[in-house]
Amino acid sequence: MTEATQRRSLSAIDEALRAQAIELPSWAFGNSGTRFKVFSQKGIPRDPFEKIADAAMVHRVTGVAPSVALHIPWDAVDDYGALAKHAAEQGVRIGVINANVFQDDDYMLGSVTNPDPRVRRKALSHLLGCVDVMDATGSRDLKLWFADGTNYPGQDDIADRQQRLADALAEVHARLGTDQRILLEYKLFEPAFYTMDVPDWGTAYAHCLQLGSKAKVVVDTGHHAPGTNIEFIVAVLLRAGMLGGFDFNSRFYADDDLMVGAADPFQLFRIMNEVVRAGALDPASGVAFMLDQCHNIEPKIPGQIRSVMNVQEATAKALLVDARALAAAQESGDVLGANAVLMDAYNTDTRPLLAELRIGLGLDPDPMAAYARSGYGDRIIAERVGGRPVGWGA
Ligand code: RM4
Ligand code: MN
Repeated sequence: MTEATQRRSLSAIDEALRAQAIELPSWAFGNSGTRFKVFSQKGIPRDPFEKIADAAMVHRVTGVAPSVALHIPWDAVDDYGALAKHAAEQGVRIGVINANVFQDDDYMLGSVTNPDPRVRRKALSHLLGCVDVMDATGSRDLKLWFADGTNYPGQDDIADRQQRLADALAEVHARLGTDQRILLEYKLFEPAFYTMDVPDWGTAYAHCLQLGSKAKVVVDTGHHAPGTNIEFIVAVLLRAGMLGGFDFNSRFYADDDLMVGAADPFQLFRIMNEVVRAGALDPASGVAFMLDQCHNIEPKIPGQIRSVMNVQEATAKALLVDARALAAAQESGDVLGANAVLMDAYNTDTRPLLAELRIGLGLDPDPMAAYARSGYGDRIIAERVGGRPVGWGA
């Protein structure tokens, strides 16, 4: 253990890590791929119930992934109460509801910003229906990501589209229950290439401000230009009380949706450092820590387990930052000293600490090995024959 460990009490670190909750995306368990090919794997869930079972398996071996996000209509079922009950029986719960208004032919020119009022109404009614789902599942958050945008200058009026977006968001906001929230997600480009209607945190922030207290910004780590300082955005949003949560994943080039912490563990540490510094690790802060990933070539469940562990390792390193030494170095203008405090924490191997934490939770210290030994992977391959594996279907 480094000196930094001795500064913040180990029990405080342990407590913070135990309280951390990382939400899994239902879609991570389905077949996925690129626009060139979706590769199918064996043992893939055939319905939302089986996706939840897989997510619950991740929670059983990690102990910190107690909820699973749904995507509607991908996860549409007749009886959401039954789905919530199934989740509870598996030891997890249903988390954020994501609205899919991007996979219908009607949405070619946009959903809520479409120039055609009929299409706008259709999209809005889907969003309102997602709030009904939240009522049935007990979910707090509605995550809105819009594929809306334009490909060519002049294709549509930028300001008009902003107004259509604001109008739709206002209707959804008005429909929310007292404790429900909109999490508005931005994305730089793709599928639209000239303008996205919510391209950046500034646009998302402006819309959320106008909506009121039940709207917050969600930062998907893959949705920025290369070189963007994401921790700066996080710090600004936290300071303003406007950070609703994260969609974690990692990227080398565009929206790669790779395992969080795989491409740039240092960036993940820097982000978590801002979170810890702001006290936003505390579940009461309302910041949701979600994974938004696709495992195109690796097995899904181990991919999710590894991702959860990567978030935990970065969080543990952030908790190891000696805040007092850092503040002292900053105040005295000690540039190298301040940087060294951060690097000391980052360079600490937090795996032994996390292994101990898991033992304390009654878990195997090595979740990957525990999963491999569980036989679950073989079982789902044997059991899930017939039916249609879920996936992007591209
Ligand atoms: C989008 C965005 C959303 C996710 C979809 C599947 O790029 O990240 O959060 O729901 O992908
Ligand atoms: Mn996302």
